[in-house]
Amino acid sequence: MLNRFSRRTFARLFGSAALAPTVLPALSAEAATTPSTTGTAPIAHAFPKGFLWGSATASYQVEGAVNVDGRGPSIWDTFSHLPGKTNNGDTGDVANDHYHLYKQDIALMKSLGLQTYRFSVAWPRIFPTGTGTPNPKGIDFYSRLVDELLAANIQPYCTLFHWDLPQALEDKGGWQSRETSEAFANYAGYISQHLSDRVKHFMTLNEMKSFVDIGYRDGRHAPGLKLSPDKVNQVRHHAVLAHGLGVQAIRAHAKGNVKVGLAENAEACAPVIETSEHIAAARTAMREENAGYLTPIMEGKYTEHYLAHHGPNAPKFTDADMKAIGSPIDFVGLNNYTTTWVRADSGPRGYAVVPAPSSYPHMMSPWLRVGPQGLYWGPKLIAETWGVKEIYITENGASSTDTLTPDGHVYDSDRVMYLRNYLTQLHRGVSEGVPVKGYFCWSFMDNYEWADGYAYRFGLHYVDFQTQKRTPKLSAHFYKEVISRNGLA
Ligand code: IFM
Repeated sequence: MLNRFSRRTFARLFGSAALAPTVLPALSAEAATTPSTTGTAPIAHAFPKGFLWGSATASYQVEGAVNVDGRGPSIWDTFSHLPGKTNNGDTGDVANDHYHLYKQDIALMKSLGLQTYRFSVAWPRIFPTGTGTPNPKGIDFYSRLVDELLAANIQPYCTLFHWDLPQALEDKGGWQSRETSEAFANYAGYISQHLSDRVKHFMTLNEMKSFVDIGYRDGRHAPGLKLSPDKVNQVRHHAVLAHGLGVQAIRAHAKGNVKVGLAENAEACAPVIETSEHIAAARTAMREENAGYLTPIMEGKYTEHYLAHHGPNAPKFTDADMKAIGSPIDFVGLNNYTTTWVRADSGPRGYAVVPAPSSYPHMMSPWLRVGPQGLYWGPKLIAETWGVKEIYITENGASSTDTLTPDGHVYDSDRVMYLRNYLTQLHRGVSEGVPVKGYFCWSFMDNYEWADGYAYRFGLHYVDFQTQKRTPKLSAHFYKEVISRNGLA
């Protein structure tokens, strides 16, 4: 039963007609079923025909089965087992046991109406020590996963690196060594060779900015290093180099046409007030605030300001490196959760980032400050700045406490509000012609939120980590409605 508050919330989301008794059974704890659209609010925000609606997860966050079928250890296995490194000492040892439950999960995706699913391959399942002889059972798992997705009519979007670096490579310097970039290209080529007959969209690396800055500079993520600025910049360089070499290897080994891109949490710079001077500042900021990652990938060079700013600590690179880094890509994947507010400034850069006031609203994760306008300005400025013709929102979502009611429901009205506001901004861009072709909600189900462990829930489905039962939250019902109507009220 919906309580009074929830009933009001539900009415705001779906219109008062949505409170008709026919809709309430839609809040089934078994699977999100589509409420009747009879009498629901008209679709004010219709997306173009063919817009792809999806959801995403990542290998270490959901698979578990870390010692199964020849998988080697990753830096996250090591790091999460070190005392005091993760909330509650949580590890990904079991996670969602998706390695064994993938068929059930795909059935749930189908019932949600997902048209596409973004997963990542665990490098240490394929090459247990990062290079050398591949493990046939590793590729076999992803091959079965892809077949199951296709049988469910869900398009697979495959990410090659979502932070679970083989520990053996870290022992040889990890991303501090350019050998890791070369090993990545070898691995990427292998995956392309084995999956590209069925997978047509590949993303090289997920969120370079996160795994480099948090893992190698701040030490809060694996491998837990706090390197000096010169070394961090070199790690950054090896990450973008891995991307570029990976793009080349994927194309070289592809069977048929594939599209290659990345999934980067580029700063989504937005004018703090939409006047021409602040908009111009946001345009400049878009290049400079992404100068370590997306900008060199799109331009094949570092910006003058980036090199001058870092001076003797700037990365060491060759012309050949930059050529590889700038390898043409087919699409940009933008992971977006927050907005970087920018104002015009009379200083040499011409812009300033507006610091977030302490009262700024955020979701459960303190870093996740609510700023839906990033989904408008982020893709718009990526398209305008670099002439990108195909963009995906490869992640967007919200963390919350999410409690299960005694009768088995999760009324995550906060996440519904969040998604509604962000999708409205996304629609604003798409309707103006910004070439966003699809959207992946993070995440399909609650999972291992890295150093924050299992307490920070991002899923459309609630997961009981004791029983592995998945329960669609209110947000799953909302998202199912968005997908089936290809838009929202
Ligand atoms: O869970 C992460 C994901 O692995 C990368 N992007 C942000 C998500 C939420 O923190």
